[in-house]
This record gives sequence, structure tokens and C-alpha cells, in this order.
Amino acid sequence: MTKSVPFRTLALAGLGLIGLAGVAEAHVTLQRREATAGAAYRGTLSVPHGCGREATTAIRVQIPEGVYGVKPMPKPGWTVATTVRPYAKPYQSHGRELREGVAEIVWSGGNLPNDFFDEFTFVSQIDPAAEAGATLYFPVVQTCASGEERWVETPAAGQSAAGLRAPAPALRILAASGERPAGGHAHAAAAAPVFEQAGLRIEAPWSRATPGAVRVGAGYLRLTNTGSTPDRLIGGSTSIAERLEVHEMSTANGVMTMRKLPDGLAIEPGKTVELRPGGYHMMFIGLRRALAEGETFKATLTFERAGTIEVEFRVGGLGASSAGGGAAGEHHHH
Ligand SMILES: [Cu+2]
Repeated sequence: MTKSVPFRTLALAGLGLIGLAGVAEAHVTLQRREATAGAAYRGTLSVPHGCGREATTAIRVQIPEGVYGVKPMPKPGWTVATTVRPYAKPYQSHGRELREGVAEIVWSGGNLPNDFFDEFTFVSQIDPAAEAGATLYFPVVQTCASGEERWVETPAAGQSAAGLRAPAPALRILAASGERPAGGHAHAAAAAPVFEQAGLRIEAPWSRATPGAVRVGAGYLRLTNTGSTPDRLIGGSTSIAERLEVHEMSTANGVMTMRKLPDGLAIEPGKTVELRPGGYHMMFIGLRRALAEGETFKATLTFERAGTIEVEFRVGGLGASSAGGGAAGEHHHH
């Protein structure tokens, strides 16, 4: 779904007035880098330079899960377009349930010379259940006449972004007032494990405890393509189950269904795909034993290009809703 609002008439009027404002840093960044869970957030991306010396002609930003109700601000001289995707979970807004929203904003058709800087703004809401202390990333691709800059790098768990050449703009989540950040909380999870190989990063694989008689389990993780070639998660294996499949959950007419992805799950360069409850997931079919909270088990994931990657899943409680093992509906205990 794409909506386009052409705004070309005012062209570059006024650009000269802001051209000499300070260029504080060389990266594309969000001006406000903290937001409160459950609050409105106005995000402004600063673009301090072109690609090398070339003028910027488009800015594309990906909106992470946990940021909803996004509306871009139109910009004179640029065309703004959005793509829409289903949210991983619905949000309540003014008594209405929001099931889908903006996944990506593109401002294009403009011309921002390298000697100037400019700003690209959107408004949004932060998930009330967003984990305090977490960082959300807004990968940006900056396009110029003959090249592009990809501001898509994210630090490995527990690492700082300081060493990254082209870090994705980052937003830190603050606890809603009256609550303590996750770091000081008894339920805070240990640093999530990260598995990296051949341009792929797999973070925080987790699963849920299963009641004794159940013969299937599900696995979740965060998958990032840090390389420059597309890849595809096509399956894998684990000693705890007869089969491991890649599934998609979707809701049609209020009914949740899931299906095996026949061609696997594509992961484009610079993109992150979340496998999470209600969305993409791994299915462990023909469980050989029940999964118990607190244990870990190994699995081998198979990618079309990268080959196999060994990972370890942590098992959360029966009602776990995230890698930290927090129960569903118990928002601040992720
Ligand atoms: Cu499934």
C-alpha cells in the first residue's frame, strides 16, 4: 500500500537560510534520542551531508516495531510516500484498534546539496509496553544521484554504537513515569546472546515452556542481514524435535492461522526481521520432550547463502512474550 503526496511547488525556497546551521556530526541521526513508553514521539532525522560530495535526493527510513501511529511531515520540494505493514500486535488508539501502520517513509525527488543540511520529520506513538532501557533503531538509506549511504548498522548486544561506520539512528526508551528502568528490575534478562556468521546476525533466540502433552513448540529471534547480499532462512534442525520449519502467523477475518513459508523467509541486506509471537516464527514439530522454563537447547538454522548457523534457544515461561521471559500482558517485565 503506498500513499503519495506531491509537494514540489515550493522547491528549494528557504534552503539557504538553514544551510549554515551547525553540522554537529557526520551521521544521519534522530535529534531527540530518548522517548517515553506510551508517549507521543516526534522524530526528526538530521541529514548533515550528502553521499561523498553528491546531493541527497531521497531519504528512506524504516519504522521499528513498537512505534505506531506514524505520520510523516510533508516537505516542500520532496514527495513523501509510506508503505504499510501489519503490526506485530494491535494497539489501542482513541477506542479503536490499530492493526497496521507505517513501516517505511520515503521522502524523494528532492535535492539537498552536500554543503547544506536538512531535517525530515514524523510523529508517532511509542508502545506503552516498550521495554525501558531498550534501544529502537530506525535504519535510514540516503540516496544520491549515483550512490547511497546506508545508515543501517546496529551494535551487537552489550556493545556500543561508537565504533560503527554508519550506525542506524537510535532511540532509547525511558520508563513511563513512576516506573523504574528494566536495568534495575528483578526481572531484567541477562544480555541476550548473539550469533553472527557470514553477514547474518541472530539475536536472542527464545522459546516457551510446553505443557507435557504438546508436541509442538515455537521459536523466536531477531535476524539481521549485515551483509550486502540478500539471504533466506529456509529451515534447520534441532535435537529436541523431528522437524524445524519457518512459519508465518496471520489474521484474516479475526481468525489467526499459520502456515509454513514454502520458500523460507527472505532477509534483504540492511534489514532486520523479527520472529515473534503473532508473526514469523520457527516451529518445532514432533517435540521429543517437553520444554522446561530456564533450560536452553541448540538448533541449527539453514540459510540459502550463509549455510548453517548454530544457535541456542532459551526457554521462557509458558506465557512468555519476549526473550526476557516476561509474561504476556505483564508489560513492564520483558
Ligand atoms: Cu507455526
